[in-house]
Amino acid sequence: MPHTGLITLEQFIVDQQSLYKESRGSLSRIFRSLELAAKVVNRDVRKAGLVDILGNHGSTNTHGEDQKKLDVIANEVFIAALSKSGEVAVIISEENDDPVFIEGCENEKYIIAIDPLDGSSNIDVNASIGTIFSIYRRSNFAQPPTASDCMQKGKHQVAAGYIIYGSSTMLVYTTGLGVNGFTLDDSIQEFCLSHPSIQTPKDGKIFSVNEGNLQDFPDGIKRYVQYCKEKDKATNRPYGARYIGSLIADFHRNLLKGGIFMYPATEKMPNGKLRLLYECNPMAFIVEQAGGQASTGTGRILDLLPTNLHQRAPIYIGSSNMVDQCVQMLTEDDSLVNN
Ligand code: AHM
Ligand code: MG
Repeated sequence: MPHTGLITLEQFIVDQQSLYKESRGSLSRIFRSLELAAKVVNRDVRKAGLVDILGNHGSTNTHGEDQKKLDVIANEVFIAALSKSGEVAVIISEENDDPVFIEGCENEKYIIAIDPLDGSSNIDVNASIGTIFSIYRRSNFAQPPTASDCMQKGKHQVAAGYIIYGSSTMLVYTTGLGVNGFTLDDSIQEFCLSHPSIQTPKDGKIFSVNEGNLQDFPDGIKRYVQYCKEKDKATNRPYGARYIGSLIADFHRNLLKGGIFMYPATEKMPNGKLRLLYECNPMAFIVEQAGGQASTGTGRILDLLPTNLHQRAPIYIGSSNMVDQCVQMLTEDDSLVNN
């Protein structure tokens, strides 16, 4: 870990917010709530094997998936902490069908979209999982909030980030002034700046995709996966294949080392699997701020206008030259390629 002196997340955010003339400290208060919730969830994740919080909760979420006990706990903790911040009018969560409107905060400015515990199929096998968050400003906060307040393009995010509960716990975020990473020092229970000004390499050597679904991928993506595996010294191929099946863990590794993560559209899932508001958009904001790219295959993720709170989008995200190559192969005319 590079030595950067002891700068806590709280101090860093206060310093960054003072760069904005208009700042009233609202975002700092939201981050304080996110940080508190992250510490509580981290504590529960760390003792997941010791107490009876592993396994299914016995209910299903909005996508018909089993909810794990930890998913439910994390959802409750983040919603409770954010509600208490007094700055958030509405929360969209992967675990709730409808937006959660916060009582007494009808005229507050902020909207949060959150995946409280992403990669939850990995909980029982002790692999990294995480929390993803995205923050928007409401356009008209004189009126009580509605679901349509939340239908904003990703490029309007005010801030986005994730917490990875891995071999250490880290919080990585952006407010549009670059990307910074903070590692939780267990002994003092503070997130401390450990990865300042993260930049992702333009060219990487890792490709991450669920290759088990290859037969269902668009032809261009089949070609790109094949391209990743071909030998070519000039472009450092073959690339290494790395796929945990936990978006944050796969994304975080690629962000630091360089690489591409893909979750393509398939016939069965014409919009891919990952959710736009609380999975694709926050990651796209972070990767762009770190010098990378995120595409749906036909356009920039951050330009997609949501029409549904839980809508999905195909995603190709990571090192910018790799994303360019992938999108180029995806959109190449099949008839030309086959001739
Ligand atoms: P979840 O939100 O239900 O945990 O699902 C999202 C997860 C991502 O973390 C991961 O990238 C993806 O699902 C893996 O999907 P698959 O198992 O189809 O490869
Ligand atoms: Mg998820």
